[in-house]
Amino acid sequence: MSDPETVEVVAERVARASRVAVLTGAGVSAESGMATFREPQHGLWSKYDPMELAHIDAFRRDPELVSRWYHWRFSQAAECAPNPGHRALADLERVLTGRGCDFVLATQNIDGLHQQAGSERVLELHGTFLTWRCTETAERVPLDRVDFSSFPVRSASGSLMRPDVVWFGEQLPADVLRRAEEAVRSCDVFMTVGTSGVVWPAAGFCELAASAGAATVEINPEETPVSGAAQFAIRGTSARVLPMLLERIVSMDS
Ligand code: BJW
Repeated sequence: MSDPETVEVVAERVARASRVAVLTGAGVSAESGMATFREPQHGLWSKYDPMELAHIDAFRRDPELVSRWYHWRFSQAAECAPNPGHRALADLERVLTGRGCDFVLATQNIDGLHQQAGSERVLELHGTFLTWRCTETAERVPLDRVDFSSFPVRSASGSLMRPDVVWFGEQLPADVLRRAEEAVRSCDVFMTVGTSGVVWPAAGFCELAASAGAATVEINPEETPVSGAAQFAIRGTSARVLPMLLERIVSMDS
């Protein structure tokens, strides 16, 4: 099937669904200017491997380096805005929930761009860098109240602060993961968008949805390890494909 034909078939499935679940990854924010994890990095941080920095052991070993990296990343995010892919997912949520369909968006992204685009039913699997957390008291502090005048970042009482994200070697927030897995297991259509599908437990969602009988869709310019579990593949960028899909769904009666 060509991409336009696949978009048409997927749009029909989504328009008829009672429950839709979407998983997103760094690729969705790529066209907003956010660096992905497994594609080459640029500038100051090109000599570091994001997969090594995003580990609890890296923070334990060198909290200054890791805190500076997150500071750089949210400074980068402050200059980014949601792209047409984020906006199409927010519109899709409005359209589908307006038709009585249950819609859940589980994201591995920590940049808040889905919420900025207007998505409301967002499950942040890997947390957010828009709040930081005290390593002693677990108190959460919004970014604009965190003191970045020196690194590593410390609270007013001198305790080490960290971004409120989930690193390798840490558990995902249990309630968020439970709700995401429930949505994936019970949906009629599952879409995996802009993720390399190598990081668990999210890497297992497509297979989980397929084995529960959902139609599974991958939107990614590249093949990934989860492509085999995807019944439909649309090989394009999310900022191009998602608006096309939305446009077809909107034009169909529920
Ligand atoms: C486009 C595009 C465009 C480009 N449009 N697409 C089972 C088996 C093996 C290992 C494990 C396992 N269970 C757990 C593990 C260990 C580990 C893991 O998964 N390891 C693997 C790497 C092997 N998982 C964990 O430790 C997790 N914890 C856990 O499971 O606890 C229980 C447990 C622990 C240990 C053992 C057993 C159980 C925690 C994982 C936390 C991941 N955290 C990070 C950092 C978060 C903070 C931050 O963002 O800085 O999350 S790592 C990083 O990877 C980040 C991302 O969210 C995540 C996924 O990356 P993503 O989004 O897929 O990005 P990329 O760059 O990889 O891919 C981009 C894609 O976009 C590409 O495919 C492009 O083609 C595409 N693209 N442009 C659409 N315009």
